Amino acid sequence: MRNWRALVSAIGLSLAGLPTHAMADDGYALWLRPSAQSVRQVNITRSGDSPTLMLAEGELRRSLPAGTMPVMLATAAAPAIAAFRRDVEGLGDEGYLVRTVTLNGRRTLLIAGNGDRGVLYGTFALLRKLATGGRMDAISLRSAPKVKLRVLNHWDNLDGSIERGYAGQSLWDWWTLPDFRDPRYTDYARANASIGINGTVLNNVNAKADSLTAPYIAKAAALADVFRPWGIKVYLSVRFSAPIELGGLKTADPRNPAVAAWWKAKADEIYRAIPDFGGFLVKANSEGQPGPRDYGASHADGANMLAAAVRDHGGIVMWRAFVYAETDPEDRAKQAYTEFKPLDGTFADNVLVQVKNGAIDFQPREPFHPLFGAMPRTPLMIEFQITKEYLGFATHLAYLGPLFTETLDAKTGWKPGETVADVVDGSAEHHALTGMAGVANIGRDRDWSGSTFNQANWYAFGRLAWDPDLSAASIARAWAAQTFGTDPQVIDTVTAMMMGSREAVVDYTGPLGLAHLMATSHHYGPGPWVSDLARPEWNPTYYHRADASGIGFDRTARGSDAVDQYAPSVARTFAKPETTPESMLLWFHHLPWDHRMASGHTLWEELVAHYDRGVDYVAGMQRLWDTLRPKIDAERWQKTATYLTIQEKEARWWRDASLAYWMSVNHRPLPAGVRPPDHDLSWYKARQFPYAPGQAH
Ligand code: GCW
Repeated sequence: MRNWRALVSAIGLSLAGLPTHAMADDGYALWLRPSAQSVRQVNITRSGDSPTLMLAEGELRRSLPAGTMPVMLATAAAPAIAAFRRDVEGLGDEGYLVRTVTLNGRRTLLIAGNGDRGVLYGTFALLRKLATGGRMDAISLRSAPKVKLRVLNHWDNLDGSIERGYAGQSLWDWWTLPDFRDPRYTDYARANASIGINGTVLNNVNAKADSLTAPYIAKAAALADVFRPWGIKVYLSVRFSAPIELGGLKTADPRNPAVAAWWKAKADEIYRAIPDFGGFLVKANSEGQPGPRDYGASHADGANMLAAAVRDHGGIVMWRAFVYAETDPEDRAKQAYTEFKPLDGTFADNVLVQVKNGAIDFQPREPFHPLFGAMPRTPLMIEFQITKEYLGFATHLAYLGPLFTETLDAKTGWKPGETVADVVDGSAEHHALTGMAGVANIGRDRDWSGSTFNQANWYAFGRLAWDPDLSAASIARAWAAQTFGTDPQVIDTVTAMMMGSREAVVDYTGPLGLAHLMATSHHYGPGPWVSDLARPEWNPTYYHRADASGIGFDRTARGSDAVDQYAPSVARTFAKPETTPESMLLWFHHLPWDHRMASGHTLWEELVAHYDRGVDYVAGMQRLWDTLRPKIDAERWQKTATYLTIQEKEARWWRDASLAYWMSVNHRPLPAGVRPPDHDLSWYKARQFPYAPGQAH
């Protein structure tokens, strides 16, 4: 024992003696830095003792400089702030007010909300303001979330793997839950609360019935206990056939009273363990998952039956519109609309239909989903993918803020000026129930998201779910300042790198509206040549339709007529190549390789130029990152620099493989001066990656 103590104290002493610049930064702290280990001398008063208010106080004590003016944390009912009650009105139960006021004759910083969650969000807003260069005496913040349910979707499996996860194993250690509550669960909740996320779906939408058994409900309940004071509710993905698998019933037909009764009893059981359980997320009749269509019942029948089970407890159902049927020959981009549009107005009032941002599947660029604006009597939740299944996994630097805002800012055309954001935040139709879901990019990697820059996508999702009208650039700047400090050169450079990075991925993987060109199953790297998979819409050739004469999917009236699913004004724009934005040209049109582009180049020349532009952008990011070497801690700098090298190599691979393939189809030479692919097509086709991460199983 004496030796052991001696060893510990020796290590402690030597660590304490290290100069601070030698300390590595592994990114664990995310954007929440720096925070002192010891509490500071700040005069803080609270209007109550709720765990949430105490957490808010703890955040301030660790972060505010000593000697800061007194701080008052108060909910609106507190007598001490009666004079300011009017200012808090209209902020709902999560909004906040942060302002310097005079209380009992003293200048005081008031952090107030109608509920204690508002106070916690106000605390984080204050810390964000200070970390991005704001001054304490000039603080005046007032904000309420525009979207009610701001939810992460974890595609985490019960065996610890994550479908489409690139940041290690699942955070949830189902095996040691519910007994062991890893402190990391608290850190996860804190990070989410700091950006306004208030819900988390724990398990994969490709769900196992087991997550609804008593032992797993107890495990989910333990997580819910950890998350609760941070304002985060727990939800579960459910397998629609669970009444058969767990209940021994012969059917899961939603119209069968025994099925409805099974779900009601199951919901009651969950609510006994988790009184504030959020509700269910469902993937039904999609990619092999069971659902109501198996019995000839509709998606609304299925959703409403589950909604009835959670209704008395205040729960909701998020029912996904990501459906395409194995047997349906219709353009895949049309199938969700065809299936769901006729159901508008038939869903129970505690159901949201959860719609991916685009009609195919989280491609680097997709036009907005035609369901937005087309189902005015149904609350539509938008689903983004934060994890980068199609944008380079964890290694590529691709800031998704511009992807998210491009969709949110798109005009639906159904009402004057109406945007997708207006539909999502409920302002278009005055829906009270609103939501935004993000497929999480979080795993057990030390830096949570697989890279420092991937953290920005988690951050951007949270900030936009709170306020879909924020700009991607302002979010990038705030994230850069919180993550790397307020040096203007760092913020400017990092923001510049980020803002064009997603477009670069579009350029080197599939420019001008091309999509779904990736390799099979693991989706790592290029596979535009793939044409032999069982279902037509699994093949890249189905999407690009390239042949000797042209390229692109004709979705006009002459083709699949998917354009007709948009509002007339939008449909008119997409119906003609001349009026379709070039960034989406080949999504809607099949055009000859010699088609003249706005630049005067042919389509082929333009396509090649985009591939090169994408690769060049990555080289540009490398140069910019080099300039920051003296200003960023060595560990985060080096990992990012190495990942940029990987990205550069893979961007060239995508470009070269794609060009080799297009040339094999169109038999055209490369424009003069363009570098030929490093290898011939057969070399690219022969690449195999059986152990690529994130695969479904
Ligand atoms: O993007 C595709 C993924 C699947 C995923 C599916 C979905 C969870 O390749 O892995 O399954 O979408 O969104 O349901």
